[in-house]
Amino acid sequence: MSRSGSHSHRVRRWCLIAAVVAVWVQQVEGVWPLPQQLHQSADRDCLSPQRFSFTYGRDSAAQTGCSVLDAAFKRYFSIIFPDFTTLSGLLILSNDVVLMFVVADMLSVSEGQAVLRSVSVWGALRGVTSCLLSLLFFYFINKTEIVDFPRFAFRGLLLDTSRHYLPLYAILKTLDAMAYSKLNVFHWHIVDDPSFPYQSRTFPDLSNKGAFHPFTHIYTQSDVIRVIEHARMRGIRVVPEFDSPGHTQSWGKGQPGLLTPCYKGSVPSGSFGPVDPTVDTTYKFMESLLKEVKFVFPDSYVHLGGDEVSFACWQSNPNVRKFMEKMGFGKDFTKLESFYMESIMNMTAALNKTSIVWQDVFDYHERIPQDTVLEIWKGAKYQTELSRMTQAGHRVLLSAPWYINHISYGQDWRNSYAVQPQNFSGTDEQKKLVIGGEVAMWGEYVDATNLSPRLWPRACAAAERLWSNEEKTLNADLAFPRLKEFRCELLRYWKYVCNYSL
Ligand code: CP6
Repeated sequence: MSRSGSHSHRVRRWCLIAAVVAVWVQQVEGVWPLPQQLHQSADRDCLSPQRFSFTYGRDSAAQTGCSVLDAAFKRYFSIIFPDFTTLSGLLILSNDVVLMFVVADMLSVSEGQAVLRSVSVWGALRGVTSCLLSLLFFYFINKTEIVDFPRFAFRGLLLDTSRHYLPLYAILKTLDAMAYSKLNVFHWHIVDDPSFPYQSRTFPDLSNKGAFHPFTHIYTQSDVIRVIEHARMRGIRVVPEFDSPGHTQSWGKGQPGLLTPCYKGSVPSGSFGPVDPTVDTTYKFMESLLKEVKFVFPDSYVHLGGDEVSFACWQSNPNVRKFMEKMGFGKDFTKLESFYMESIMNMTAALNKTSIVWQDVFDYHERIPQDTVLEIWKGAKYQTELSRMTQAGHRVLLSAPWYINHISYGQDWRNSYAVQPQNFSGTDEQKKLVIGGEVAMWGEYVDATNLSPRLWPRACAAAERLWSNEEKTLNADLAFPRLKEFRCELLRYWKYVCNYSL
């Protein structure tokens, strides 16, 4: 009694000091992305670790044992009370402050109690994030009512692990920050021309020969499982990209015969071009690889690339020219590219996966399976592209205005923030086909040393654009103080969770 009494006394005294600090500092609330509806009063409750617990509502569909929510409680508890988890290791101490989870759309905090209602576990998970990451400030939480839901279902972030290898911790840390800003798709551009770090079970030579280093610069099967599980626990799906037929130089090292030999006059030049679309072995290989991908990556989407295919090598190769003639493609190499993409999109469909492809595939090709998602990456006239793609009835992802690997001096997050994904000429039906967008962090000039500062908080601008109500987030000047505060929150939490002891 005397021990816990003196402790709560200490905490209460500390709270009093913190209250003064909080009133002074807390001029703006750092809720990012902005909830659809937010009502805050000046009244506040003080949290202390002893009086803090999570429980599931009696009628909740989710109960103790829901691994995603249980783990989120534990994670956030140790973030909010970092000293306590190491001291006591206890999560539930008493019931003064209760987070009740009723899986049935409203988060409200009142009289020492918070109630969170959500139709899904994933919604509840986002609610916990808003409540404990953004609303909670120095142990204080204002009385708040929030109604929230995302504007777009697909809120992605692309990391490129081929130009520079990213160690596992850098990926996990990125997933954490994604969860904080409510991004929900990790687009893993795992392989490309420079290196093939994915360690394939079926084709181990791909990374043995194609990675920057066969042991240290690879993602093993267990690494991949770890990434997927870390993401799942934070409500993030992992969509792998195996980009072909272009961007495949590294594939050729471990899979002889896959790439097209380029010719100089009538003799092979010794260099190689895109995947050879004229031979059966290519399709057999791709089918085996995609089967493995289906097995390893549980998400229903697979990104098949299809961008920036250079035709010069195909053109130089006499076998390819002969094939073109036989197929009646004339001199139109876009037809050859389409032929290849169509066959791997069909393979993917046969594996019960939905394909995502870069816009090039649409630009060159009329016959694309209707459920294929098209991703826009070219900056010029992306509004026209949005109109055309949705006119054709395709679902679309917008990435072109969010190439945040490009940097400049000053507040360039404002460019990302100003993007209006549905501002193109089209019907309401067409606008609904924009399922979201992606922040892209291409890896030419990015490795683990500069990834985080280049991503955050800049990616948050796109995250808010994809989550929040457009009318309520038109003014970047009004958003800036919240963004500044959110940056501090990211720093605060990274201090405790960035060490994944690898
Ligand atoms: N790699 C791959 C890239 C790019 C693309 N695909 C790219 C192109 C232009 C810019 C940035 C990235 N590096 N495989 C295009 C989708 Cl500005």
